[in-house]
Amino acid sequence: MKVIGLSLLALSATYASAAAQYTGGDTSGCGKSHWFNGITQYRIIKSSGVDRSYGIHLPSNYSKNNQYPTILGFHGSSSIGLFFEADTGLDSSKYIGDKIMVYPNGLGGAWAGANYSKASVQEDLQFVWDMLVDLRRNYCIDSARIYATGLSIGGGFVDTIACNATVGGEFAAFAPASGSFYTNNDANHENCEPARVPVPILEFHGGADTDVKYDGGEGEGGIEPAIPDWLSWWAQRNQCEEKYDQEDLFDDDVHHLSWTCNGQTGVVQHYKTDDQKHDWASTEINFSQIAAGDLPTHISASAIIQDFFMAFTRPEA
Ligand SMILES: *[C@@H]1O[C@H](CO)[C@@H](O)[C@H](O)[C@H]1NC(C)=O
Ligand SMILES: *[C@@H]1O[C@H](CO)[C@@H](O)[C@H](O)[C@H]1NC(C)=O
Ligand SMILES: *[C@@H]1O[C@H](CO)[C@@H](O)[C@H](O)[C@H]1NC(C)=O
Ligand SMILES: CC(=O)N[C@H]1CO[C@H](CO)[C@@H](O)[C@@H]1O
Repeated sequence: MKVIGLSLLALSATYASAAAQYTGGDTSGCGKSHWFNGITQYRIIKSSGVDRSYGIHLPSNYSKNNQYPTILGFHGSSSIGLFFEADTGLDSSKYIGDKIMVYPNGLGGAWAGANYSKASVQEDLQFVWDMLVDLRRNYCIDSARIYATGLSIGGGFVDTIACNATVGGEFAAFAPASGSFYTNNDANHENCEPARVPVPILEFHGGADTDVKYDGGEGEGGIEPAIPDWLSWWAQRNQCEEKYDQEDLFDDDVHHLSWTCNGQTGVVQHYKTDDQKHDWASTEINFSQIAAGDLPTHISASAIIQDFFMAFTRPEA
């Protein structure tokens, strides 16, 4: 999938004033009315001196004084937020009726962390920070229930956010899918400094993924960790019990792993689907599966992510 229509999107976007200083649990966006709720709209903000854009989807019955859980969804490489929106169906009211979906657009169709990325890690983290400021000033956001999910390099960047105490500290939970974890591999995983213990995180990965291999190694944009290693690092950071629960489902095609950390169950979770390729796990065919030459699978990442996110609220700082 190639980057299309970004200039078109920009034409119809709202130009927001440059995000300034961070505003914490700001609720000044509550009480403001918005038009065309239920339809994704685009905003542009200045971040690190350049224009950055994101799509926002408010529930069709958006109530201006209701504080909504908010999910940021990061697209894969050579893509834009619109494709992530289509692939995941996360706008649908069947996946948490009362929530705001946000679809940021990466520079050059990608996110920081790969050797081909246009933005540095510092710049993309700053963009997330500036976006949170813009969101809170304009929409009624529940600051204790902000979440991040993403596909492929977008999943990798979700992990990069989780590993930054300042920016990641604003989120309640993370859910990367088919993630390319360039900033959290054998060589650099010790630099991951999450905001708190534990940080809830759920990952999906296909055993037949030939782009971001389950066993790690050289990827398109750098060195990727083996997924079991990456999981064990998160289990250690979160002070989880060494022994995890494993369920083998759907004739042993799907393996669900779950760790108990600091007395909380399911803080670190993983779904490995043996015959899944590099895409978004879905029981209905989506574009990412078509692009990967794959078929619908047994599980719906969107449905599982909704349940996972709703189980966690960000503790007070
Ligand atoms: C909006 O609709 C959803 C169902 O999609 C419902 O759960 C929710 O209560 C409604 N919210 C408001 C503010 O009416
Ligand atoms: C977290 O990200 C911010 C924004 O890019 C940066 O200023 C800060 O140095 C980062 N913190 C760490 C520990 O890397
Ligand atoms: C990026 O990293 C991969 C994996 O190590 C390597 O094969 C590729 O040549 C690198 N590309 C660039 C532009 O450095
Ligand atoms: C383009 C497309 O058909 N996307 C579908 C992918 O699967 C999700 C469910 O997981 C649907 O909601 C999307 O419509």
